[in-house]
Amino acid sequence: ENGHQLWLRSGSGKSINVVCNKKSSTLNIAEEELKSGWKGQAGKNIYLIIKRDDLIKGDGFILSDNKIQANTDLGILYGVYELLRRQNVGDDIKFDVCNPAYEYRVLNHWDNLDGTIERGYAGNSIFWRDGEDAFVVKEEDKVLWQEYARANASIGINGTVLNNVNASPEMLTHNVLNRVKAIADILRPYGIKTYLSIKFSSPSMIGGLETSDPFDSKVNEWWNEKAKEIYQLIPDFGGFLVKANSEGQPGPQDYGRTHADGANMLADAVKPYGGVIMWRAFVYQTSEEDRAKQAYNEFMPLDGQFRDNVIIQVKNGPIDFQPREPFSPLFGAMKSSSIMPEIQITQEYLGQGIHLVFLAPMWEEFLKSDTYRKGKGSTIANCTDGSLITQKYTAIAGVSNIGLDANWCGHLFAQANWYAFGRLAWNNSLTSEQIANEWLIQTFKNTDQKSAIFNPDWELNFLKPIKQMMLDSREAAVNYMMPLGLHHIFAAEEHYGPGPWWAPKGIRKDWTPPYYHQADSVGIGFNRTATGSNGVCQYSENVSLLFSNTITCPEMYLLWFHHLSWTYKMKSGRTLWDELCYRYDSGVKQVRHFQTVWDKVQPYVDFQRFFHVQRKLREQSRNAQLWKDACLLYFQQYSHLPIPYDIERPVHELDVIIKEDLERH
Ligand code: BDP
Repeated sequence: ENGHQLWLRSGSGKSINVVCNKKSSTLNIAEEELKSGWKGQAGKNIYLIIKRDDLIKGDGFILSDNKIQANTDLGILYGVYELLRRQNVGDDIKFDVCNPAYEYRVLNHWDNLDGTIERGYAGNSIFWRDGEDAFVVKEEDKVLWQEYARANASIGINGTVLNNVNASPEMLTHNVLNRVKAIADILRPYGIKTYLSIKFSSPSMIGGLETSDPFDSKVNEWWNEKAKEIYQLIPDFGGFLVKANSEGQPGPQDYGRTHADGANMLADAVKPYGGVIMWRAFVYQTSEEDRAKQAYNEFMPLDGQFRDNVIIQVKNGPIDFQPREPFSPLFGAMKSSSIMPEIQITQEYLGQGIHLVFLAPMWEEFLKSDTYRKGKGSTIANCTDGSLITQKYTAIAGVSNIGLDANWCGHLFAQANWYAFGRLAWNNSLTSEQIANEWLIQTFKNTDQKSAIFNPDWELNFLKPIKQMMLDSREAAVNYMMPLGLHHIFAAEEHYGPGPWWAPKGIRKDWTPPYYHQADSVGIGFNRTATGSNGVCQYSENVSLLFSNTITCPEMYLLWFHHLSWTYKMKSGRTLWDELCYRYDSGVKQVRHFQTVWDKVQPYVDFQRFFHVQRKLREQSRNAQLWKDACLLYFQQYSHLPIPYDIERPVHELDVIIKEDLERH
């Protein structure tokens, strides 16, 4: 049992009659899935009906006891997966209109052409490899791509960007595009469109032009021709994802043009074919300006200047996928552009391939955050899914955590994050609890002899405690890494272990932890109020007021917005220093508790998956302890206060941790 089957394990052998009023490769898949996965009454007739209905939006569907109706073939396939999911999970199958929250539900792979993956923790790329056979499409490639497509379709994902945002210009060369076509052909019946990340300077790098200036007519022509070439190969190609003028990537500003100028040029090239440009707002430069403010400063003035097939892709937080950030102030603010959230499924900053961290609670917190841009209730979900602010396109992207590892995601429980992304992209009001419940039942129930049939107490003894562990896991990680609004205090560039001290000479300040935690003899935290960087002013008035005031600022964001004295009184009555100590300590305790919870469920899990998770949890515990010790001993040099005597003492030496860290980097 290597976890390769993900959440798709049903199969009952019960017969069913499927009646469908149309034929297509997508509908064939729908029929096959229904026949092999059906768990309802044997011999039942199920009707798959393509018929327009105004209640149905996009690839949505209407479900009922014996019928799935949709406007599109893909809608039928989604309906089938929903029906099977409900059968597996034990939910009611009654009349229900199910429409997607976002029209574009896209995975972003940060896969490089040589097969490595930036911030990937599950092996090499499933799309690319190095070597002489790099572009040979093998049978095993196709099998894997098909499994990948099926898994995505089962949770409603309908787009995939096949390569890293730090894109190689080679991506647009002939051999590569042929392979993209081969991938697209496999993904198509499952309703998944392919997209590519492009390098903005491709015209000069591979096209032989002297410039890549968007105002140069030859450059325009080059992109138009490139688009034509791609669409000849892949008529339903989705479009381009672009990281420009960000972290050293080229962009329109290299030629004195704006992000809008650059995006619009590309938008015009793909427009005739119905393509879109996903243009990232993840930009910041070495400057005196607070990094958290830069994306807003750059993009807000451009609102209204983008072509209608440009979608601005904005990371959930204003900095960078931290364990916890407040939402990016661009959400709800740019009202004349299509805005899409970008969240990170791969756990770059949340324990990578080692820590068990279920991310749905983080995304739920984000989607439910209230921007107040159109009064109370202007949640990120409402502001981005078209319900509150009209957008030409609605979309959401997740940075993928998938690789060649047998279980796809490195950590078995990281599969739940892939699953959660798809489910939330389809329905952005689902709760983390629902998602964990679905995932656990489909992944662990009825999988072998130890299954629920033999263990009537499965729900009580497995489902309940493991679900609770999942739901608590993100807060635990925040506690042992960066509680109370601390952020970006990782060791060097690896973004895994602690490194609040890390600040080698010559490196840009905004890449070093001391820039973010600002610890000194007085206190700790980044002052983003009016007396500091004034980052708060980028939010709506209500939110700005809320965050500015230490009394109303949620404690989870306290040190994100405020620099406070070590003896500042917290709501708990403790001093800030003591509270910090307790948070770190409770994070460690939580992970220790997860170990016990997992050990107890051994009778309910096959031994391979059991030992896999057990080992990971041990390593997570060791790392959590290291985080606590490193951060408390480091910050104590500034606070000069004792670690409260009722919590466990550190077991590591700070100088040793630092020495080992410096040796590694
Ligand atoms: C950061 C990653 C870096 C990415 C960048 C991005 O560390 O590898 O290239 O985000 O999103 O989080 O462009």
